[in-house]
Amino acid sequence: MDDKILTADKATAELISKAKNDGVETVWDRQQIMKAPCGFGEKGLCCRLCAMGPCRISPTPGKGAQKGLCGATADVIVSRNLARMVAAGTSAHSDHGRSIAHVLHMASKDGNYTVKDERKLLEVAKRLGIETENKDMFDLAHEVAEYALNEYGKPFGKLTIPPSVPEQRRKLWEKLDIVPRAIDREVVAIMHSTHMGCMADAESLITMSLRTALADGYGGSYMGTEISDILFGTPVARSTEANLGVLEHNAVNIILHGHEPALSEMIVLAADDAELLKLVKEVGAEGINVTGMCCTGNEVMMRHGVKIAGNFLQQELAVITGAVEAVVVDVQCIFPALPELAEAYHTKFITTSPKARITGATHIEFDEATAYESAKNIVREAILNYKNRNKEKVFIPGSKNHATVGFSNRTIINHLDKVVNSHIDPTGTFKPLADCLTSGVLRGAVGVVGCNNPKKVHDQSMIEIIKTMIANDIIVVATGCAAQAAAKAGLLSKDARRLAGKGLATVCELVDIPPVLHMGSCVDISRIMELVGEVAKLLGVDNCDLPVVGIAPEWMSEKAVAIGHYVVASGIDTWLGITPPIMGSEEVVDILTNRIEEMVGAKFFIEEDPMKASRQMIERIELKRRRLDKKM
Ligand code: NFS
Ligand code: SF4
Repeated sequence: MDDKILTADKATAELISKAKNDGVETVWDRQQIMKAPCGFGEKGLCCRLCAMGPCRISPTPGKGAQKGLCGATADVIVSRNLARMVAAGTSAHSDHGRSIAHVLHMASKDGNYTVKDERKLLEVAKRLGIETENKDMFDLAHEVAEYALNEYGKPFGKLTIPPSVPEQRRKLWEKLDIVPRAIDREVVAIMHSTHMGCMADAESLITMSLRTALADGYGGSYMGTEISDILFGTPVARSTEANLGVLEHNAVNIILHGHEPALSEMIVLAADDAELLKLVKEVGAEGINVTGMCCTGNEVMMRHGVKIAGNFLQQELAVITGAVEAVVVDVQCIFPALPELAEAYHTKFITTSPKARITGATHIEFDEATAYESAKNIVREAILNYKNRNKEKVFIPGSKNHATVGFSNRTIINHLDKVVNSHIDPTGTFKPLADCLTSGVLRGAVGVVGCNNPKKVHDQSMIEIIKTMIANDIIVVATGCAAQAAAKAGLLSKDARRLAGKGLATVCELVDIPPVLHMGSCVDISRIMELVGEVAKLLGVDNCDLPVVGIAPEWMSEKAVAIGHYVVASGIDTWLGITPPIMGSEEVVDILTNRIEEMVGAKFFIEEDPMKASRQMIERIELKRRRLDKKM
């Protein structure tokens, strides 16, 4: 590991060396001990779905075992494993959406949770066909919550598809029979069909995966975003900072890590509590510095401007600064390594969710019914821990960058209207954006999303790709840990316009936006789907006709696999910068990177080299432009 470059981020590199000096291990050390990943698993060829196995198929066709004991071929095993990844990813996003719906169900005027965005509540109620006239706001909120919760398990009918999906797309899904039924049902359907001795046909398994993934993209994730906006407000543009340099020497540093805003919103509130601020003085600190990590960080960054301490691969490094009083987590993307690491410093590692208990953690269960009190208890623990900080062990890197964040679709439309149309009536739509796309001032748009993965130099692919896109007049929208990589690299600041091509730079200037728009957490990819659908509708075309693509350059999680499937099913070509575990089946590779296009008008591209991927994306965008020109 000594000479290998592990990260494109200076703060990260500095803390990797500190880890070495401190004698603590990080993900990169464990990666070295692990050596190469298992060759069978890497290709998707290992099956342990029943106790006759585990079976593994030889990666060399024609040599060694070509079938499992039951006769399952490589195609069957690979597609079953992939479908299970989609089911797991869908369940993670959707269970998050369900939790938020439960919180909305308990919203009340004087309670812990209230309705911050009444306009959004009315919009969502309308789209769900719920009568809004003369209704008490909270009664309506509860009705919306019930409707949402019902989408998980309704016994008959199909998922309510949002109106942002173009009519042609909806019809296509109907024709292909991939309109999801209830959200939970689709996950169960995959778990059933991938049980030993059930579905054994790659194409059918992939079709099922598309349906399940759509239940994520237009069900669980979509509602997760919408209901969070209702409860906590639809994001507006605001300034913030990103990277480990946002930690402070004289403040109680709290890292919020995980996903569901129900917890992080309350911690942000509790950090302003008068009683707790008094306690802060008593322990000799100057204040409470709440910062975020991963997607819950994105949620509070978008809505409150809470600073971002870092993305996925920086979670251990935050502890290694020695300056963090508490890492507070809820669910997803949390390293089980954290409790042991925290022991080596003074940091308290606090789990809060019954869905994610971790051995060695301090568990303070977060109860939504008494949310504020629970949050106060958690913050109090952090404050009381300040006295244990060992100043000699502290190193806070100097790196941080300025970022403008908060680009919900409503905010994008407001920006477009305020500036582009200041002399005429505001359109209240994405029309100015659609015009920029058709005229060619903007060549296209790309969504850069997803995680970090130590298989790649941390943040490097994301940054290279984003820079190449904006230099070529392709506007970037970003979510998740990719958006945080962009923030740290200064690409979310308005100054980043200087890196943009002439067309994009002009648009940014006029509309007063950075060339890379932070649209939120990973469930907020629903915002991107809505944006694409609305632009397609304005032009009277389908999503797949637009010069728009998506990429997850450094993905690692099953959630990313689910996202990739619903994005492709939505008609948007998707690049994967990490090779998924499918290479053991020529059939599966052929379907996903080729034949699927005949079905849904889009496909997967697998390309680990960021420059090659960038070139392919630009080519594809230009091809779509030529086709669109002919259509219009
Ligand atoms: Ni997305 Fe969030 Fe980051 Fe990847 Fe994890 S935080 S939901 S999964 S690692 S982008
Ligand atoms: Fe082996 Fe078939 Fe059992 Fe999988 S389901 S472990 S391939 S026997």
